[in-house]
Amino acid sequence: MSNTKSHVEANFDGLVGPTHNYAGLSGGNLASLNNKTRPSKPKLAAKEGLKKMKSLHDLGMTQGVIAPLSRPDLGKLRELGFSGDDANVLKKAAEHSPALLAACSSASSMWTANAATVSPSADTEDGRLHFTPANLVNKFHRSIEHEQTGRILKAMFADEKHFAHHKALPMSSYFGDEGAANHTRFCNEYGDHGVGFFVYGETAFDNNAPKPQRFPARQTFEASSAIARTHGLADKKVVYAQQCPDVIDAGVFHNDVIAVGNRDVLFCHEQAFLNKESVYQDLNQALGKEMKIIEVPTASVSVQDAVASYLFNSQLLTLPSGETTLVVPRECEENSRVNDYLQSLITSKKGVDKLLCFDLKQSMQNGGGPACLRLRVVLSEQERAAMNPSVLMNDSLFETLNLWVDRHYRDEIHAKDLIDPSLVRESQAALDELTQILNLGSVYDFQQTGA
Ligand code: SUG
Repeated sequence: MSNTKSHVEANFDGLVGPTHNYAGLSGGNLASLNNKTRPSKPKLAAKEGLKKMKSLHDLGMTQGVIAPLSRPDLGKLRELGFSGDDANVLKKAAEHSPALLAACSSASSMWTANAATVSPSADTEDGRLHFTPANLVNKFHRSIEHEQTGRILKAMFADEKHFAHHKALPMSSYFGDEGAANHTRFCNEYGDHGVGFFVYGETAFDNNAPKPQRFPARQTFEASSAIARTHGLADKKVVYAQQCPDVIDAGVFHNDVIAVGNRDVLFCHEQAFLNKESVYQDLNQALGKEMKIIEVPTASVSVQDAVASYLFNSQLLTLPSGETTLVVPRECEENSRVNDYLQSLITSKKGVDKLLCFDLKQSMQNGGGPACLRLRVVLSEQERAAMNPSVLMNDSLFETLNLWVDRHYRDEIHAKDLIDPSLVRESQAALDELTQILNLGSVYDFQQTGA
């Protein structure tokens, strides 16, 4: 039995891919809709992300990198009937539907909170760490991520003795699954048997249950409960909660836009959950002690301010120094109501000791804040020793990746650039080199079939 205090929570951030662009693909995600056709800055986007990873590494956190998916997805475009060489496929797809070409070119895999749901070995029946890549069926551009994501996760966590990899859930809206964006784990020490907290937007098989009216619920109860079963979580250590349908309709397209948790702390908006009192009670009972719930009142921060500033898409971290730190995007400082609230949160000593602020504007403009960019994986010492060490951030990897970005990424991408076959060649050359840097093997289709 390993010492439960020696487990760490590692954060694996998605590296922004070379085709990062703004295409307005995500109905219900207001930032994505509002920034459609804005020129993007892939090089800057990748560097903003790397800076956050390096800063958290420097503070003593275990920080890793998840490689981007290969885009454009030429295989998917060919499957959809566009034929010929790469240039022809791109041209025909653009003529038929620029939106489809943009969907197959999206760098959306950067938001690794949506890559998978992860259950630490301390919580699972077979004592292994479980991963299920999210099917992301609600948006076409994201529904084509799970296969490659699964391959990359396997290349990072290969040892079957420690790591169990599941297939994505059935590709149906009844099982809409958006991964860790709607899943939080509570515990005392990271190595203790923790509580899996699954938040969903609707119950798909119940037509009479409350549902949002304007925007889609991207996570279903059916998906969340299937994952709790396949990961082998104990019933008494699982809590389900439904998001308030009204807040989904106000732009809260994932739970991580209105709540974040870590250890025994839940930081959330007062309008986050339906029947919140019973949700809080269920959490206390499952954890076996009183949770520290920091509930932000609407009178201090409205749902609109929460969506615009991404206050709750912060990372709530316990630093090795023991300090609880909230990692917020710059937009929180720029919103005076949110900034006032945050200052009072620190002075009130309610459970957050420090704030750290990052500029992540390139990601934020597509609806991705600090917490969207990371997938949390609790690791024991043995699991840490068994995983692929080349994906872990350190001074030298930081420098290597920055130079790699400088060599391969464009400064700017406009919608018309997605038709350019040299963007395909540049992206493939970049990712081919990246697989060597991160020691991933041949995880991309173009490395296996040339397609
Ligand atoms: O799925 N945006 C992503 C943002 C995901 C944020 N993740 C979390 N909250 N965990 C999405 O809506 C926009 C792509 C575009 O419009 O170009 C996009 O996919």
